[in-house]
Amino acid sequence: MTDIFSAIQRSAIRIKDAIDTKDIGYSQQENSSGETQLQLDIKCDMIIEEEFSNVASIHTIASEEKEHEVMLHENGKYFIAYDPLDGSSLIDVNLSVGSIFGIYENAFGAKNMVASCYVVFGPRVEMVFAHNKVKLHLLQGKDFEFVKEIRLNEKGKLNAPGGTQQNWKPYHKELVDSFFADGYRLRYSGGMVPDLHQILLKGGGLFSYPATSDKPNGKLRKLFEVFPFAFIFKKAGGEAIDGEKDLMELSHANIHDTSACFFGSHYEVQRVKEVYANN
Ligand code: AFP
Repeated sequence: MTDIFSAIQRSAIRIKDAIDTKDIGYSQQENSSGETQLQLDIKCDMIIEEEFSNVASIHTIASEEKEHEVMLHENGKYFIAYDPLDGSSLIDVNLSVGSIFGIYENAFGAKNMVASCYVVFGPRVEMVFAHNKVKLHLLQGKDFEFVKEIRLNEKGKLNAPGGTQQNWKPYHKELVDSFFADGYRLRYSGGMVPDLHQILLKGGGLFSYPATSDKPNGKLRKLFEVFPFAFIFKKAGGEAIDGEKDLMELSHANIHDTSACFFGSHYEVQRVKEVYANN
């Protein structure tokens, strides 16, 4: 696992350099979710594939930017699904973006996840790696220095509601409004990585991306976004559900499958469960 962690660190340093210096124009290509890829999306995907190609323990990779899995080393045991530059549509307005990595043993699937990691590219570059514990690292010079372990409180103060409100179910809107009525503050940038990072570091709250009338299975991808963050939230003492079920109990049929998702501290997720169980 140390070799994978090091490869992610090297990728993060190269991606930071690409964000700082490369053209951010659109390419002529679309990814599997039908989104036009930025040249930067393609560059970051290439950087990660190059770095992972040098790690013999990695069997197969799947990227949000690639239609199919790519086998790297026949004798490796790890399967890594990654989103090279999540939230890349925020690059042109200079908001924070991130890379997300789900590390699976023997095959892709929530039940096989053994570690997960994300990198936030904001005013500073930070990396959160979850294995047994959830650990925050800060890029200083060319090295990532350990900062602290991340633990969620029982209850937080932040509310990050995703999706287009006009497409929410009425009971979902009532749920979101009820948190605001209780004094929760809105914190939503449209980048999953910084939005969840904020909830993790400020002690708790709720991030939701529900099933909507236009996206009945949610927007966020199970292997590249949902499972990695579900693993992190659970290891940090929080919870992660699709409305009813634990996200880590979901299966997937295709590597690009999506799911509704709710990540948060215990108190907020219990409230989601109560509302969704009655609707
Ligand atoms: P992009 O990568 O297209 O910017 O999408 C970002 C994202 O996948 C995730 O990072 C956000 O949480 C989510 O989409 C935001 O979606 P909405 O704009 O529909 O709330």
